[in-house]
Formats: sequence, C-alpha cells, structure tokens
Amino acid sequence: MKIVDARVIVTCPGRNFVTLKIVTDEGVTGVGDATLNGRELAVASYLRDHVAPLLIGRDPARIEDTWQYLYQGAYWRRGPVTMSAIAAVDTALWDIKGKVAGLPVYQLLGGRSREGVTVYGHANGETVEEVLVEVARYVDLGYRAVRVQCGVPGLPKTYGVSADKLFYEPADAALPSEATWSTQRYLAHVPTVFARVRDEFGPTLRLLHDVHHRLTPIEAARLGRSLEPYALTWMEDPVPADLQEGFRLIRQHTTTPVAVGEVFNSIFDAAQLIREQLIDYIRTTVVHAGGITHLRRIFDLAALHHVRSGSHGATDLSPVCMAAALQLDISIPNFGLQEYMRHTAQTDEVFPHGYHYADGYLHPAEAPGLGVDIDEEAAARYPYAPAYLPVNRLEDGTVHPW
Ligand code: KDG
Ligand code: MG
Repeated sequence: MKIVDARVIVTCPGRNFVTLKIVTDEGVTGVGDATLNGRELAVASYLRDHVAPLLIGRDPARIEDTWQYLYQGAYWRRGPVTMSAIAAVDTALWDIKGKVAGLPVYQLLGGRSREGVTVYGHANGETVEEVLVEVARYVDLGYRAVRVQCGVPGLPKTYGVSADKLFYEPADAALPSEATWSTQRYLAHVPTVFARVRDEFGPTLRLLHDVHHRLTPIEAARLGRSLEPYALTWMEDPVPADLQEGFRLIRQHTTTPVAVGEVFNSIFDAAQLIREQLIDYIRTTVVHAGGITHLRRIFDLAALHHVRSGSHGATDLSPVCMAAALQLDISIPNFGLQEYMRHTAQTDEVFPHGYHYADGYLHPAEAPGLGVDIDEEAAARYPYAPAYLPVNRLEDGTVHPW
C-alpha cells in the first residue's frame, strides 16, 4: 500500500479547524487534526508545502519510521507548528492502520483498561450565583468532574468566562481583544467561589480550576494553599511552565494537585516536571504533541512517576483530535481525566464521529480506525475566518501571561 494524496482542509464551522486527509492507492483514507488556535494557516502551509510532498509514495504502515523521518529529518525540532503537523500525519496513519486491521485503534494500543473515559466540563459565570447554576447543569448531565471559572469583581472581563456555555469559544475576534488582570483581586476571590461550590454540591464532586498561567510560583503556592479546604482535583497551569524548576516552589507549599501541559508539544517540555514529580496530571494532547505515537511516550514516562493524563479537550481541538485522544484514554494505565468541551452542531456535521457521551463518560467509537471523518463538501461551506485568543494586560497596561 502506498500514499497517493495528502490533502489539507481548512474549515470554519463556527471556529477554524485544520485537517489532514491521507489517501492510499487502495482507497483507504485516514484523518488527522492539525489545528493550532490563532495560527491555523502556519500549520496548513507547513503541511501543504513541506510535508505532503514527502508523503507521496510512502508506505502508510510505517508509522514510527514516518514520525522519525519528519521529526529528525526536518533538522529544526519541536515547536507547536512542527509538532501539530507531525501529529496530523501520525494520527492519520494510525487511522489507516486501524482500518486495515479492521480494529479500533485502542485495540492496537493494547486494548481497554477501563469501561469509559471520565470527562470534565466547564462551568463558568460572571458571578458565583451564575457559576452555581452552571455547575448544577453539568451535574444534571451526569458529569462527575467540573471545572469552575468565575468572573473577578472589579475586572470587566475574565478569560474562561463566557456568554456561551456548553460551546465556550475563547478565540473571540479577528484581531486580538484585550482583557485586564489583577492578581490581588483574583487571589482574594477564588477561594470564596470554591467555598460556595463545595457547600452546595458536597465533598464528592470532582472540582477543577484553570489559572491560565497567570501567577508566579509563590502566588500559585498561596492559591493552592487557600484552596486546600475545598479538595480540588487539580489547579491547572498555575504559572507559565517555561521554567520547570519553578514548580518546586509550588510543591513545597501546597498539597493542591497541579495539572500542566496544554501548550506543551514535546516530551522534553514535560520531562523535568514529571521526573521530579512536580505535577500530578499531564494535560498534553494528540494534536499539539506529535500525535498518538509521541503522546503515548509522554504518558508512559508519566506512568513511571505517579503522574496521570488529563488531556486538553477544548473546542479548538477538533473531533478528529478527540476521537484519537479517546483511543489513548481508554487504553493507557495512568489515565486521569479527559476535558470535554462540546462542539457545536455545525462542527459535528463537518466531522461525523462515532464516539459518544453517556453518564459522565465518553466512549470511543468501535469502528475500525479512529471512528471519525471529515465531510469535505460540508467543510467547503465554511471558509476560514481569522480569530485570535485575547491578550491580557495588568491594570497599568503591562502585557501579562494569559
Ligand atoms: O486555545 C486555547 C484554549 O484551548 C484554552 O485556553 C482552553 O485553557 C483551556 C482549557 O483548559 O481548555
Ligand atoms: Mg487550560
């Protein structure tokens, strides 16, 4: 079997997605997600101009060899653009391998380790009252884990708090919008929100919170300590993770578990955090970390160090990424949680898929391969529209990590 075509499809059914479709001479096809929020066309060009020509004529069964060829062969390593492009190829090749074998990909990864993939949803609101309504909504839908984000009094707009609820979309403007940040106001407010949520929903609902990289290590340590009475499952991205040893300071001060990794694209981004057991959950996902092949390597390293998976699953990760993530989630020994932001009906129409939600769990498709495809005719009805994540500034105007 040989690869005869590798098409890059850019579509915007409510938000932008980049998808690679690989076609073989025997008519078997595979899909891979290559979406990088706000930088979509950079990955599309990398794939179209620099990767697709190298795939023609290759044996699609050689997944590892193709991964190494694209990674080592490029000379320029790592980075979100390169690794999202490699991820798309890798994911599509796993899809093809599953179809050729007549098995869902998780069977090729060792089979099931659990009956379902426990997911968490996003409850967010401007006020604590709104947040309580949203948490109740997820509990009613059967969710066992809920991420809680609340507006901060005195700040006009807070990242992660949105008018859309089930389909929350952070890339909100054709040029980046701006938000204002105050660590003082935030640190004073968040514990009061969790006090109310715990009081209302009791001790067993798993609660999570995303800090979106906005604190320094000692501020994060203080937040973690102030949240200890509310027994969070995790505090996410408390600081920018460029300085991995910075997490030692957080660890020295708090028992609130830490989750990191949605912006990581390589095992090297996470190696120190994992080896020193500075984190509890690694949130890297298929599309941004080199596909199923490389993410499996990260999860295996994590398993040696008591670190569980907690893969990113916001709306900017397409159903192709979700389908692939679920194949890993169901099979790895150290699964923790899977984020699940529902996609809109338009997105689901463009990406028909067999995975489904029931009673707090997602279940991967049982179809051979990944159990997801792209409807190219439907995709063509939704042309690319530029959209960016907001930029964050302190009250005095200084740009601040978002
Ligand atoms: O593209 C960025 C979003 O996916 C991100 O901001 C959402 O932090 C996020 C999360 O944890 O889902
Ligand atoms: Mg996050």
